[in-house]
Amino acid sequence: MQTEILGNIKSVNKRGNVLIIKTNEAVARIWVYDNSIIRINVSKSLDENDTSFAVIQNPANRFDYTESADEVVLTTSVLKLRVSKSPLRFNFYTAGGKVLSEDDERFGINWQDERVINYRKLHLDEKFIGLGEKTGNLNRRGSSYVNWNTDAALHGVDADPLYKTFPFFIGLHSGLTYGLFFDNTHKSYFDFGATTDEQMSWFGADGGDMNYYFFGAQSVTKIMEDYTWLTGRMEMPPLWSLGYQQCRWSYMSAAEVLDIAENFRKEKIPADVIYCDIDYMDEFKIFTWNKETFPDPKGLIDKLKAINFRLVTIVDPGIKIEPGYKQYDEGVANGYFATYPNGKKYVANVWPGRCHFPDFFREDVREWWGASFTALTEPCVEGFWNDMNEPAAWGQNIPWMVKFGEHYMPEVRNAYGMQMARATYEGTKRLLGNKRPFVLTRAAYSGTQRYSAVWTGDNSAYDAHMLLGQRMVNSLGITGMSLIGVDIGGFTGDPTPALMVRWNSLGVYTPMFRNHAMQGTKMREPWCWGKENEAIIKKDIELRYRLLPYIYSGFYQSHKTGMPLSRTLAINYTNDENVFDVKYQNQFLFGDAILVAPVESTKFIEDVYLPADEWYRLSTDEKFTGGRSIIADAPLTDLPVFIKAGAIIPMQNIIQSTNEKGDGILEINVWYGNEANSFVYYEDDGLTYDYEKGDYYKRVISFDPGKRMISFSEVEGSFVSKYDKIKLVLHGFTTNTRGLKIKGTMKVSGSQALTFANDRLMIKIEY
Ligand code: MIG
Repeated sequence: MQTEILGNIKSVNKRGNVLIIKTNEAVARIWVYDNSIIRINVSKSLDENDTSFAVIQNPANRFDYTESADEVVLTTSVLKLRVSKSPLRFNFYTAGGKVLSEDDERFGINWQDERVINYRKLHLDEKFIGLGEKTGNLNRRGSSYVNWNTDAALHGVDADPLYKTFPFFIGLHSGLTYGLFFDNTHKSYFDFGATTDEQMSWFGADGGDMNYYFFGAQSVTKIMEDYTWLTGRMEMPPLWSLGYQQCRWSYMSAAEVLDIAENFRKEKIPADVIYCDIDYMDEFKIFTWNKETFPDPKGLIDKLKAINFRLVTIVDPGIKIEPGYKQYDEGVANGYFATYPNGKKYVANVWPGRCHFPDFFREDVREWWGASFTALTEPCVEGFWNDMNEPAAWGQNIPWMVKFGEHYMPEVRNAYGMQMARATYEGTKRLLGNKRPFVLTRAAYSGTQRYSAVWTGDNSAYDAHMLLGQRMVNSLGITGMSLIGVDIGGFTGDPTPALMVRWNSLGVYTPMFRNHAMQGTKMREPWCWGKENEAIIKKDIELRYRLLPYIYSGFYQSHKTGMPLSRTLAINYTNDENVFDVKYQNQFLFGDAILVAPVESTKFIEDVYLPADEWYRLSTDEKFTGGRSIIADAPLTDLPVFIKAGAIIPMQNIIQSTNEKGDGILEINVWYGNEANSFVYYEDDGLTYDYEKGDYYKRVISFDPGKRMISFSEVEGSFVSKYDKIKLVLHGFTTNTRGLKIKGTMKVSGSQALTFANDRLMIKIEY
């Protein structure tokens, strides 16, 4: 094996917006993307047209640098990059000169044959968060990981790699923060001080360039905003996808699908979505329906629509080898499938038997794939579930000789699922006209948030998996994903009734709330657990629907700033050591103001850490001072959920699906706090892209304890709210003598609720 360590700088040249540094071994290029984002690319085989699947921004045009005998120094208002000349090393500082992250002096960046690695100095107190869907602790210090998208069926709670690749992490030390995105789709490796006797952290890949973006903003929030600026943010999701979703592998016939949906209505359990897993197809042929069991898809969907259900259907990438099957014939005729270098098509076995695999890296293939969805969109399917796109084949190991376009499989494997999701999204968006498609994918790479929701794959029906699932949701949030699901109840195995109830109660606070189970497991629907448990499950699902106005506004934040709905406490309480304690590491904020503590199904009290703020238990309004842990009651009927003092949470009455208007009252709940607070309330039609043209309803709701006032700013946007009235509900406000006034006319005494018209002009209420 040949090892190459970067030698000394031979030349430094600025060409346009890039600084080019040459050594004998490699060429380094540096770009400034923004004051807080610097990109480094070090390459042995310079490719001027390097492209990225993840990045959607271009570098800035200008930057300043100085050069001396020993170093090149690049500065922005936020960051200072010092590039030492002998040998070439990259060291990052705050503009004020504090160390953020430095190369390990001895090794820096080097190659072992094609494998490229960057060794970086490890700080004694350094913590790491991120990397998306990974097992292990919130603080990844002492752990190492591999990115190699894998169909991790039956995986345990320590498995690695899993389905997705998000090579982005945030480092925390000395009260400082930085982020690093290693944009390389080869098999990649991250070691956070796991194997170096605490001397170094390192990351690298089996091939490609050392190509990374360094983020220097001094808060986790701003780094996440920068990362999602660079890699994109989600569109507004269809509102119906935020309701309760019922799935199973598989409901075997149209009659069964309808029966399940009707039972939700009969039991008065709210729900919006039902799924068809692989058995709706004719011999697992993608874009077909089984003529016997699903004879009339349009008829089925019409009946579902009539009871306010939407249908989501699954698609896999593998196209069955069968002359006469449309997608097979078209794919062969146009050369759309992955091949060996000699041009022969790659063949592997998946559900349909022997299959070919579309080359989603090509635009013409993506267009063809997208257009094939007419088989699903004509009968009015609006949700498209992309599975097996790591890609999976029985036996897992796809030969490395297989080519996707120009690339050998190992170079781009980690982006295959993302490109399939992209093809699905772009195609169905075109087919649905102005309607938002819902796309869900299992495999993903950085940037997937632009196209699709994700779920965490095949988990299992035991407590540790429920907790891990939450940690993965929280971690995926750091890496730009917000609409995330886990299989509620556990995919593999049968949950105990207690676990089912508990997991469902956590599902209320899971961005995508989907119950799903594996073939051969017991039925999993809410009514399968006895009347008493059904009542609890129903009550929790009702709570989800009550919270939808808050949840939808939360997704508006994801859309605008990249802030996810489920947030590890490390985002808002970065410098509080307790949030990294393994005891508390699964806790999270759901939106701005709801703190959720997951609890195993076998425990009925829980040690909960409340960060420094004041908190109210949601179920009782009991008040707690934070900055300490408490022992919270945690019966199966009441997951420990706390509301931050000063919180403003919009809710609605219980509806059976997001298609229902309900009673037309938007309930604004305010919990008393000593500090002023505000909330951006957002609403639109939940269905189309009209919001992009200004057809939305947005206003800032503010609470000011100093002025004893709650106010609603004038509405921005042309959308007419579906709520005719606003009902103000106050929690924890002590008795007051002034009464409630609206625009100086209406007075209500005490902490009584106040209802008034949803006026578009400014509304002020004194208490
Ligand atoms: O080989 O479509 O993760 O959610 O139910 C298994 C059947 C294929 C794996 C997915 C799972 C889905 C199942 N699929």
